[in-house]
Amino acid sequence: MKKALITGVTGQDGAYLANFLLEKGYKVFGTRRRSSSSNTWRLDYLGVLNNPNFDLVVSDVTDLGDNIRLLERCLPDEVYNLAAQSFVGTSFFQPKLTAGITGLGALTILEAIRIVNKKIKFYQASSSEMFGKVQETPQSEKTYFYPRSPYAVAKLFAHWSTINYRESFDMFTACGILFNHESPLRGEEFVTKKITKGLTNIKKGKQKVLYLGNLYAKRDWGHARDYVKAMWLMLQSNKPDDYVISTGRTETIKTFVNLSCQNLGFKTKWQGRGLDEQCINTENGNILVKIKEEFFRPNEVDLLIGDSSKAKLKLDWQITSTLEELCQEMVDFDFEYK
Ligand code: NAP
Ligand code: F7E
Repeated sequence: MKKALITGVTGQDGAYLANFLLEKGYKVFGTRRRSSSSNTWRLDYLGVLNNPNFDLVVSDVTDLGDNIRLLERCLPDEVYNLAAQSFVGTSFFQPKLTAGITGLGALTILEAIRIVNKKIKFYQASSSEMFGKVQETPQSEKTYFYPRSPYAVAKLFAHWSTINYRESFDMFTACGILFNHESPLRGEEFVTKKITKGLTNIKKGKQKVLYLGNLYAKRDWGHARDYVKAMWLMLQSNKPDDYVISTGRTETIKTFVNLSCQNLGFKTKWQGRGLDEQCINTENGNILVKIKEEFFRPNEVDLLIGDSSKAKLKLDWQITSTLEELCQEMVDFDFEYK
């Protein structure tokens, strides 16, 4: 039985990946950091928590000794490093914390693997945010990086550390440069979830207005379920390498609002410009969406669209969900479950 260790298992990708690996017959260890209250609702929802082949262990990616003991205890064949301070907006206000977890955290685990057993395969959750102010479109493995936030800078440090350990110590390390991926289990501060949850709340009469920032940033959104499969495929390959994972379609935040409104049966029109732009419910004249300055970032990533031809060719990876299907699934979940 193969054994995998997932850091950050309580997050969106951690939960989907744990579920995927358990279905593949793995023994899975997942880390959560110590906290005064439980944060395992995603694992619960997917039925991971009760699986006899799943073990939830307490660990923090920033502590080397803790990570060495963790590896010695679990003896994994594969480590998936998903733990991060992953919210770009927060990284502008907590840059040092972000660098410590998102950047140095990856280096800490790489170092622990080097000390305990160099044969352990390592996956690093790199990000399309590293392309930032994009130097070409679409973005591929060959595109130059231009990070635009402390989060992206930290991810770039982790990315190059992962490549450096591969080249210096002959370790099997792979980076997945994943573009935005969403799901019903997405964290509530990320824009897609904020939109589906906010509009669902308005539909249910639990919220009056949804406040957003920049409606015109464009993102390449896929489904997290498809993207965790790519992580696994990278570690099953004969040779360690880095891969862009994306859908190849980009849309604005405004388009995602429109899709969500359609799914909820709202009839809408947009009016105004800049901070005065609003989305109106034409059936009753109520304002559904307003703009608030606090949701703009000091530095924006305006356009992301990925070219994942390499992953399609070498890993035989492909998407199974369209943006319309993803949005519908998120709206349905928010309506029924949370
Ligand atoms: P997420 O939902 O924010 O999950 C992050 C996980 O990291 C959570 O389990 C969190 O624990 C954990 N964590 C934070 N600090 C930690 C620490 N010091 N020690 C141990 N664990 C810690 O993120 P996600 O969307 O699943 O993304 C997974 C990974 O992929 C992240 O590294 C993210 O940066 C990267 N990524 C995501 C996307 C995307 O679109 N989703 C795209 C590219 C790359 P708590 O639950 O306690 O907070
Ligand atoms: O923002 C704009 C915002 O926070 C998307 C993380 O998983 O993907 C994610 O990072 C866009 C930005 O994701 C609001 O300005 C407008 O342009 O959903 P987001 P992100 O920053 O793209 C990458 C690949 C990761 O690696 C990250 O870990 O939406 N936007 N209005 C807003 N964003 C938020 N959060 N809230 C708003 O009100």
